[in-house]
Amino acid sequence: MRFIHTSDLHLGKRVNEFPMLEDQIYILKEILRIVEEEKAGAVVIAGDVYDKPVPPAEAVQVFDSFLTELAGHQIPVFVISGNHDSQERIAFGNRLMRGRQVYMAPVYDGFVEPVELKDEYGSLFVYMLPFIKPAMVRKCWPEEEIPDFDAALRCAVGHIVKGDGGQAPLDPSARNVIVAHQFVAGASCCDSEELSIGGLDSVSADIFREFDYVALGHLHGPQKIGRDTMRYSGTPLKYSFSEAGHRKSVAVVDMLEKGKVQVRLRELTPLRDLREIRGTYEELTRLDSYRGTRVDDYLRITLTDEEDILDALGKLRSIYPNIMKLDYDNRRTREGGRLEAVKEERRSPLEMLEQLYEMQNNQPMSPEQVKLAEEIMRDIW
Ligand SMILES: [Mn+2]
Repeated sequence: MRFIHTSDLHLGKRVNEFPMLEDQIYILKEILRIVEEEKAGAVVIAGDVYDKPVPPAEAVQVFDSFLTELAGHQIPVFVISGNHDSQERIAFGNRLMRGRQVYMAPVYDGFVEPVELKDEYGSLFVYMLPFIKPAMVRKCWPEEEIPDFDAALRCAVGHIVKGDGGQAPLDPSARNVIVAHQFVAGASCCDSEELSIGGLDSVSADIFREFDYVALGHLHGPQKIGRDTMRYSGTPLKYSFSEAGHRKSVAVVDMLEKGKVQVRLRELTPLRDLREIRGTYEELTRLDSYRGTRVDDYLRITLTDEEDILDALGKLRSIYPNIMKLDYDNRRTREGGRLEAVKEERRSPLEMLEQLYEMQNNQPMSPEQVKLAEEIMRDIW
């Protein structure tokens, strides 16, 4: 059984106020192309389908089309809810859709019934555990001590492994896959995730040791945790500048006989990349510096000019239409313009302006600037 593991689609997300839907539609097509090329037997989406618990209507339409396309290939699709999703909304219609092999994780009720798939090596059990918090697990297992996320996961996964309340125990001789959306300790993070400060929400990797493959979502950088078969697929798109250096991908997982799992990554090429460039205004606007480059990528531009450029954003956008962020790296920004409370003194408005300017820019006003300021003040008076 070969399946494609992805997660954190965050459909409907806006990045620095730019809607990403067009890019998301494009990347879902790319994923579909990979599913076809790899002749995948299943697709796993490990949470954060949407960016918001109540997603925009267009985002729902995009996901509806994606699911319909996948179902059209007659392959099972496994979807769990992440911390950005509403469990209930993701679970909507799950019992109806099972008939078409679209498995949307039901709301967590203490049990996780596996879906059994069959291939030439026998049975493969897929357990779908939606994103859970300690309070949700406490409600289902009130007699257990659950102080934190680690205990909550231990409890939830423990009940899967042992089997409880009519649920069959996990068969350690069978092949078992779990899909989950949690922060496993030891993983590395980036800016577009929403994690608790200090790692309060982290859980230890050993909780998942009984599973042959652990398909994780939540962290946006593709990475394995300890073993090759416990991994975050990462987002299909870069959702923050801290991810500018990521290479986004989906995992292609081959479940062979028990104990034998092979994992490969297929890189994803976006419609528009998200990257950072820096230089002086003059350098960045010189034709030969941008000719032949992807000027419509989402950019963070850092200008290194000492003097602020008037309407730099407007002017640069005529070359680079999708600038998301513009900042300066110069003496002023580096030294952080220390502003100190100044004792009340008798000073002229011009002197005060000169002092303010110097504090903000770490350099005195030029004679021309002083002259200009004088003229403006005279006009105002
Ligand atoms: Mn996420």
